[in-house]
This record gives sequence, C-alpha cells and structure tokens, in this order.
Amino acid sequence: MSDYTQMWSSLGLDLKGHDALLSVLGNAYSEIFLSQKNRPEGMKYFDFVMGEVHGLRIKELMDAKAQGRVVIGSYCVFVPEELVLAVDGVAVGLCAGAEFNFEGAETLLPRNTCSLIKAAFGFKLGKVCPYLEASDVVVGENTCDGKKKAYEILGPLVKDLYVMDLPQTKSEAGKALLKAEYRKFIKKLEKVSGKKVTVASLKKAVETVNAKRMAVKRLAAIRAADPAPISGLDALLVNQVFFHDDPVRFTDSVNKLCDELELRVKNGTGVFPKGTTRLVISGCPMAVPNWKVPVLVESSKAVIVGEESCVGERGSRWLTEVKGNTVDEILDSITDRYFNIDCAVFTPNPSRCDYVKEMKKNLHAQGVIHYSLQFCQPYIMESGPVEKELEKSGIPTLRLETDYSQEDAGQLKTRIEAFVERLKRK
Ligand code: BJ8
Repeated sequence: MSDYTQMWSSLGLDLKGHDALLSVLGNAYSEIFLSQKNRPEGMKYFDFVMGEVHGLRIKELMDAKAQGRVVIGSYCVFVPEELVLAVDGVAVGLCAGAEFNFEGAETLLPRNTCSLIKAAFGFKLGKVCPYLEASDVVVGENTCDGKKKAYEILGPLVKDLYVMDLPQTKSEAGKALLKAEYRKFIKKLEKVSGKKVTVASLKKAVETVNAKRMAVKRLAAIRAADPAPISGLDALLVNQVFFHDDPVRFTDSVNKLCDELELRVKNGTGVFPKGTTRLVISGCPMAVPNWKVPVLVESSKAVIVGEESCVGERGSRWLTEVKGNTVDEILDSITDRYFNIDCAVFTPNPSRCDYVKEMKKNLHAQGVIHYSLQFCQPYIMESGPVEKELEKSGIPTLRLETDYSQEDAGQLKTRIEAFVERLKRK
C-alpha cells in the first residue's frame, strides 16, 4: 500500500490508533481469507479492495470531494444509494464490525448497547474511520431504539448528521411516510451538493444500483450448487465490499467472479467436498470486519450458502422497477422497492421468516443459524418465533446470540459443531 499518512492526517485520524487497527485487520484477513483453499481467482480483486480499503478507496473519495462531489455516509440499507447517485454523490456504508475502543464508546452509551452501535462510536471517538471522517453528511435513521437514541448522542460529534424517520409498520401510512422522508432527503442532498435530482439522473442512478444488486443476486443464486463453488466467508466479503466500493467497478468485478463460479459449477469444482453440510444464516447484519461466526461455521465441516441479512439478501434481493416519467413517479418505484425490506424493526414482520424458508429450500441448505447481536432487541425478540416457525416447518435451527469479542468463540464453536452433527444424523 502507498503511503497515505498525509491523507489520514488531513482527515484528523489518530495515526497510532489507526495503525494498530490496520495491523490487526491485516493479520486477521490473511489468517481467515488468504489461508482458504481453492479460492476463486476472482476473489483477488476483493483482496485488493480490502488491502486498500483505508487507502486507495479513501483517496478516490477525497478526489471526488475535490471535484465538488459530496460523500454521504449511512448506517442502514433504508438509505437509498440511488438518491445519492442522482446528485452525483458517493454513498458509503459506515457500519463497523470490530470491537475497537468500546471503553470510549461506553463513556457515552450504556454497556448494554449492541456491538454495531458501540463500534460506530468506538471508531468515531478513536478517530480511526476515514469513511466517517470523509463524509460530508452522516445519515442516521429511526429504526431500532438503540440507533434512534444513539444518533442524538452522535449528532454533536459529526459535521452534519441528518436523521431520517422510518415507518415501523407495513401499512399505506407507513409507505407514505417513507416516501415523504425520501422526498425530504432529496431536498437535503440537493442542498449539500448544489445539484438537482432530474428524471435522467435518477433513472441512471436506479439502473446503476439495480445492476449492482443484480450482480450480487447472481452470486447468491450460484451458491445453490453442491459442491459450493465459493465459501460463505468469501461471499460475505463480497456483500461487505458492496457498501464501500465504486458501484460500477464493483458490479463488473462481481460479474467476473460469477463467470468463473459458473464454470466451476459446470465442472463440479468446489471449495468444500460435495455433500458438506449447508447452512443459511439469518439475522443481524455482519458489517466488515465481522467474520466471527462464519469462521466458526466453516471450520466446523459446514458451509454457509446464504445470508438473510442486510449485508446479504435483505439488502439486495429487491430491484427498483425502472418506470415513471417524473422524479415523483420514479420516487414511487424507489419507495416501493425499499418498503419491502423486512427488518425486524417492523411489526408484524412475517415475510422475513417466509424468506428464510425460501432460501433454505432454494439453496438446498440443511439448517438455519439465527444470528443476533447481544442487546439487539428487534432480532433477539424475533428469534424465538422465527426458530419456532422454522422448526415447525421441519427446518433445524440454531439460535446464537453473541457480540464482537472472541470470549465466547469456544462455546459457540461447540454449539455449532453439535448442530452440524445433528444435521448429519437427519
Ligand atoms: S434495515 S437490520 S441495517 S436497522 S444490531 S443497530 S437493529 S440493536 S442494524 Fe439494521 Fe437497517 Fe434494520 Fe438492516 Fe439496532 Fe439490532 Fe444493533 Fe442493528
């Protein structure tokens, strides 16, 4: 990697803390990803992206800013990338998946806050996230209570925090609220960027984001093959890079990877032996570099073949219908698309469980792991009924609740291994 010290300093990063984070990350990455056997060649691009995730990509953001483009950071898949692209902005994901400076975070947040929120604060207070520091606007959303209240505390710490309200029910009123919020968001984007959303810019943005989602949907479908042509870890990595990379380049790289994987399927080549136990994982999003549970699963003679998660199919399975001749009509299509997202903050939320069943069937999985972050009320509360419904439908389910620390890794591994054994005996 080139020397980016100057750029990091200009962003106000704490260089010592940042170096420490990059070194831990780099080592973990080599150990977890580069040690895998028979990886697809196409993963080299994603290795490169990860190697440059705080380097070249940030330089690209800084260059975009120098050309007058705005960088918009967000924490949730309800924030439409299409709207950001329509003002020629750059959208970046800010969710953090590492236990960094939780002591700092706990000076502002209760201890019983989920790791995802604590990590966002740990990164901010530790000044180690160049994406956050490069963002002209940070977008929060009223989803779970934890995030809602955390944004009140985050507001004074960032340059420009914009909070979007979100519905909690799948009603007509809920959809109207979402559309009204997206309209307000367009106004905000137009103001900060000085550019207008037009029919042409919005249509182009919809096409760009649809293409990106189609590429990851293609990848998701290929994973139905046995033997699995790609590990769950690598597929998760692609879904994580989704939130950081340039959308057009990302789409192209995923499609190239898929070309290779389709050949592998044709030739019967896999990363695990044919007949390896196949699992779908469902629940809280796994933001980069949260690879904890997939590492445990894939070192327990099982492979993850799908993620029902916002970093996974919940974030990408719907496309926006390209129709409408006015900005408002296209916004209707965008709203329709986003209103499908079945996050556990909605009540009731039956489609999520239905989709887990569908995934299990389509991907020929033998069981489901329900993954919740500790203190995440929406997903923990939903995990009981989801487990009951899945088991009632004959789908073995393992419910895990964990955080970002490695303290419970041994215990989790024992439970995962026992679950895989149970599936083998079926
Ligand atoms: S659409 S899942 S990205 S809100 S883990 S912070 S829910 S307490 S992340 Fe999410 Fe949007 Fe929903 Fe998806 Fe709260 Fe739970 Fe923490 Fe969470």
